[in-house]
Amino acid sequence: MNAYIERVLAETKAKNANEPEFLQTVEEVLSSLEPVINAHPEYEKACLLERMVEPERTIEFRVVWMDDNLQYHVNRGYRVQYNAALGPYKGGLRFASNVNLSIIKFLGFEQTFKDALTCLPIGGAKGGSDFSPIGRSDGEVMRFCQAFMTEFHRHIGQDIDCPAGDVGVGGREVGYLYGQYRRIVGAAEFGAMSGKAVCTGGSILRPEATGFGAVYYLREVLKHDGKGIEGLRVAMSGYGNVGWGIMKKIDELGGKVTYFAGPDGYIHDPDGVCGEEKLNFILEMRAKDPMHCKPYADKFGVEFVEGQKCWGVKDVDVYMPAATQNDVNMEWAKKIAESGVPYYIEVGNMPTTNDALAFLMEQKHLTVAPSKAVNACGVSVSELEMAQNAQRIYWTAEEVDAKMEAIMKNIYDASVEAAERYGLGYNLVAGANIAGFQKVADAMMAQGIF
Ligand code: 2IT
Repeated sequence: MNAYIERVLAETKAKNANEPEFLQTVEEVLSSLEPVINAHPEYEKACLLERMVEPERTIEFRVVWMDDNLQYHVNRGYRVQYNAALGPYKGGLRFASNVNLSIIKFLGFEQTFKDALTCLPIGGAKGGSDFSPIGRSDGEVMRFCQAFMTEFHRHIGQDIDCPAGDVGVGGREVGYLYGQYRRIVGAAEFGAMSGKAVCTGGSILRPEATGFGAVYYLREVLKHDGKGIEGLRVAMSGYGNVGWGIMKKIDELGGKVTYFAGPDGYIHDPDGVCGEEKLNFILEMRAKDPMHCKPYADKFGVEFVEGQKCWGVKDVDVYMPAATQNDVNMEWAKKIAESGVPYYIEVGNMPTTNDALAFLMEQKHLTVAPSKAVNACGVSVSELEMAQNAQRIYWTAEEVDAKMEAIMKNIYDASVEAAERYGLGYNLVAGANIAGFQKVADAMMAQGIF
């Protein structure tokens, strides 16, 4: 390993010992940058890596709100404004009970490289709260969002930081957050948040963008091997916004999602999650109770395997982990490798532990694609939303979809090219890290020390 990278990794570990998720992503990204760092000795002189791993700004704030029984609750809000060398900070807000600084920092670090990979003018950030909307009434969610934005509004703006959704923050939450922002600043400053409903300045196709984009990326991977989506069978985890978008697009393009896993176990539907009835049922099931997917099996008379993940099933062509971080550890990675399934396409943020990812990448029969490239279409359409807001126009679904396809193809091509340039062969994981890093590095070097 390059001595400069080793030193920065050791210093980062010493400084952030209580942040395991953050250290995991820093290690994953930095260890794949070796050939670039070797080729650019000037980066060490400019302390470039030390600057990249340290967020430009970390904001923590108190959020006090009242539940339906008039009880007060105190939660913690976060925004880690990681890097704005390429444009305004951009990245989602996550509302979930396990949110802490380590998780928000790992997401913000990943977001910086992901946003750079899109080649759009956006920097990286992430935020959220340890508040979970699950089991809360609509009124409680609204009051929480308003309380969150009452503090948060002073840190964002269309040219400063444009947050959006992530786990636990969907269209409803963005609506309440943006509404409160608009009331406080007294202006229809649309570009201060993305993921808005189309009726309040949102972009058409934003809810579908991450899932659709993942399938567009997968299509490029398959094309590389002379294959297509027609007849393809997919096993995935997660059936949130992103998972649902994947199911819909795979169905449209003639493939089938035959396995999907939720927190309670996995579903095996040999006919695939296809057609309006099944896709709509998934939406209803999730809205009623996001923790259980068994009702799908009861409704459509298919198999449900309780308490298990579907990694390792053999009768599919692609695995797509689209749930939460560290879904696939070494134990599951071994089952994935043994199955002989040829594609492992990460979708959720950091779904694989570092040892499992390294192990999967060593498997000669397996093509591995990284989430920071595969799921980048969500934030890309968020940026298209900012662009439409700046021009006070709406693009049509066809216009947005065409841009989505072009952006995802470009991300795939740039990743392939970056890995080849540094003699790493067909390595989509290192290629994405290098291509994203290079964009941020060029902008930081051009802007001088700050
Ligand atoms: O992980 C992600 O890229 C997101 N949650 C979306 C961020 C955004 O600004 O749309």
